[in-house]
Amino acid sequence: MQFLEWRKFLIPYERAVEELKIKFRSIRKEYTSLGEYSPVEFVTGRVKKISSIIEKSRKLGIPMEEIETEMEDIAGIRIMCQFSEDIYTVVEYIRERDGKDIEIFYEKDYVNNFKDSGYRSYHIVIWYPIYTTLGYKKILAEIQIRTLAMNFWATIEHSLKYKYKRNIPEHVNERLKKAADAASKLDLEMSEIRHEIRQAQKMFEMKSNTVSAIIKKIQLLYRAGKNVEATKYNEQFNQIWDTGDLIKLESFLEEINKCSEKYEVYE
Ligand code: 0O2
Ligand code: 0O2
Repeated sequence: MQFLEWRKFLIPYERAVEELKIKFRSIRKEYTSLGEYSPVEFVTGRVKKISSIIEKSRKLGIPMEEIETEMEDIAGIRIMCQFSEDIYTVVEYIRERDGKDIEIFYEKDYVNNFKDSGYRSYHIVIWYPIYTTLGYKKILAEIQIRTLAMNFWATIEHSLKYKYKRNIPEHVNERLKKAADAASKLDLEMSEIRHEIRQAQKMFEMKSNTVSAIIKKIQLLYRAGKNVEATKYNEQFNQIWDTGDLIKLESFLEEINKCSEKYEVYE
């Protein structure tokens, strides 16, 4: 192919990478705008360099006229997540779009079945329809979903492969495998912490909702002229608040609710 033909050939891939990057980045935007935790940390994407396409097609024996259907990563999107669990949330999200704006070709779970090299990532190869000034086309694109730790390892290993022209010495390979184990342990440790943080956040939210409800009810009692009851509940609340016990706070709220019903004190 001449350079101009390559340029023409790559246009749909460039457009697809641009569109897919926007689509996956918008997941993060939506979650964060709602003040929620996003399973997507950041998204990158690239179109394979012409020299890399030629090198790969030679290595795999793919004739030039077949690269469109045989080379799956000319368009590549990479989605980075904080925790391993997030990977499967993103996978589910992509599956939900299957048959809509994308078509899943196949999936490869290198997270649970890591490669001999130590490589871990979840791969989804898709067919993506694209409209350009040159017309309509369906192209193949590869989506790699991984944690920050998996990405750190893969990036270093990839650059070492270049340094050693793909023949990494055995002692470096051994070190890389150990590093892959360490990255995997790091992900596990982080997942443990994640559960604790989430539980603590939930407890905090429940406590703060209960406390808000109690304060509101006491104010309503004051406003309704039930000063004796309101003062009594206020003093009791200060004592329970000091214990920080959620169960005690909840049963205290129930008691105030009953009193409010008795005196028909509503908002
Ligand atoms: P950005 O724009 O933020 O993503 P190669 O085959 O390795 O010689 P390749 O893959 O075209 O050539 O280029 P290279 O230099 O390895 O990578 C260019 C950018 O694309 C890098 O990110 C890579 O992290 C990313 N990348 C490389 N390979 C893939 C892939 O297979 N899939 C996906 N989704 N992304 C890939 P940058 O430099 O941060 O740029
Ligand atoms: P590059 O240079 O990053 O573009 P197989 O023949 O089964 O080994 P296949 O069919 O090429 O592999 O697909 P696979 O295994 O799903 O790999 C596709 C892409 O995943 C690779 O693209 C890499 O980007 C990434 N990948 C796979 N294995 C490794 C690994 O051991 N280390 C790192 N760093 N990345 C890996 P390319 O075009 O093969 O490589």
